[in-house]
Amino acid sequence: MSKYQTYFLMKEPDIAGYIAEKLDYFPSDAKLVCREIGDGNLNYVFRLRDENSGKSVIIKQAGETLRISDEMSLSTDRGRIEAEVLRLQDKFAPGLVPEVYLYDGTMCALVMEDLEGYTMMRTALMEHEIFPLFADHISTFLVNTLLSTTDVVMCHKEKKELVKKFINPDLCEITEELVYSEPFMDYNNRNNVFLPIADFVEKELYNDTALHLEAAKCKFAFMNNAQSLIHGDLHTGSIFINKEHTYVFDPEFAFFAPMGYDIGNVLANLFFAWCNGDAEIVDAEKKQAFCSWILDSIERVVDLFIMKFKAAYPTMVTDPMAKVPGFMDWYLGTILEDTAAVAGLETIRRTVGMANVKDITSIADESKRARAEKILIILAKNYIMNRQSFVSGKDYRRAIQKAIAAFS
Ligand code: SR1
Ligand code: MG
Repeated sequence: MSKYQTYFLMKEPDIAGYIAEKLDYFPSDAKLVCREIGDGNLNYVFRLRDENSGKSVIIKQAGETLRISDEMSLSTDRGRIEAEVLRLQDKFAPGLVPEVYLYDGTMCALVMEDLEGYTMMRTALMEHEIFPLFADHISTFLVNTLLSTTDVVMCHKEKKELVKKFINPDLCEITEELVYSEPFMDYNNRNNVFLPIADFVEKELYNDTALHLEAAKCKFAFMNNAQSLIHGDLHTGSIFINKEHTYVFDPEFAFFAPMGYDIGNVLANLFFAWCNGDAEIVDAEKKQAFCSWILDSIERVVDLFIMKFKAAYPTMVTDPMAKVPGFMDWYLGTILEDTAAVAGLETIRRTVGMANVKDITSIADESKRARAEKILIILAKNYIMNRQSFVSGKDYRRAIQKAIAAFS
């Protein structure tokens, strides 16, 4: 009996035999080398490469406990969700997600295309690289994957089948706690607050009850509005990029929720890169080029999303009531409101919550990091509290400039 017929957590030496058994991919004389390359919080990721031909695949296996903590267990069904969502997203946004070769429900392992020649976007942004086509690519991904899976476009029964298929309770619980709750009250003592701004966090986040109320409203909208099949964790660590192309991967948090969750995540994570560039780039010209490209990209993601959404809506919409004059603008308005709220929630949780981002934690100078974190918190509060007024890219640019000016 094959050793791969009962689940176990694979190590590097297990991978070549596993792929030989499961996939007809490498030639028989392949000189296979395997490396564990994962750096995420949850899973184990291996690259298996034939040194003769240069061909390679990625194997991602879900463990029963988190990679970052043995004490936190998590359903391995997230691997199935990820594989099925990648296949669906490839249908709606072809060429913007990696190809899935195999999903094995026994080993909870996903085998997929290796995006060699691409860099994880967060890593590239921390090296202050510029990607002029990113806003165009990601706005296409957002409109095509999100609008296609709404009730305004998809057959309602088909959509309900998908809602069933992508119920994702364990990963939703992580988001409900880490994004929508703990950053405001730290009731599980898991927040990571940068000590020099502890008083600021106390005042601006823990003691601001008006903010708590708005965050609570957003939390239950996230949990109760099954609007579209969202990626669910669309930060810059879920994107592989080069100058020509963008790939979105890692949709294990996917489920049906407000589409603004994905858009807001992209916007928030772009601004973390601005903070890093502002604090770390020494050369003034380079700093100006990188930071202004980030601001332009934030503005363009919003405006291109709106433009592409409005262009696609009349051609894609099927529900007769969704064609009623005025409905599209109202619906888009709710999406933009959710987007601003989530941009704020993601910003706050990555600054003071359990799962921080390297863009900020790697800022070496203590006072520069403190300044960045204060800008982030004030900006995020504006996004959440005034979410109805973020209706164009310019609104984001203005809010960012105001938050920066407050700490100059
Ligand atoms: C315990 S998991 C922490 C975070 O990592 C994932 O990438 C998600 O963003 C999650 O919130
Ligand atoms: Mg991830």
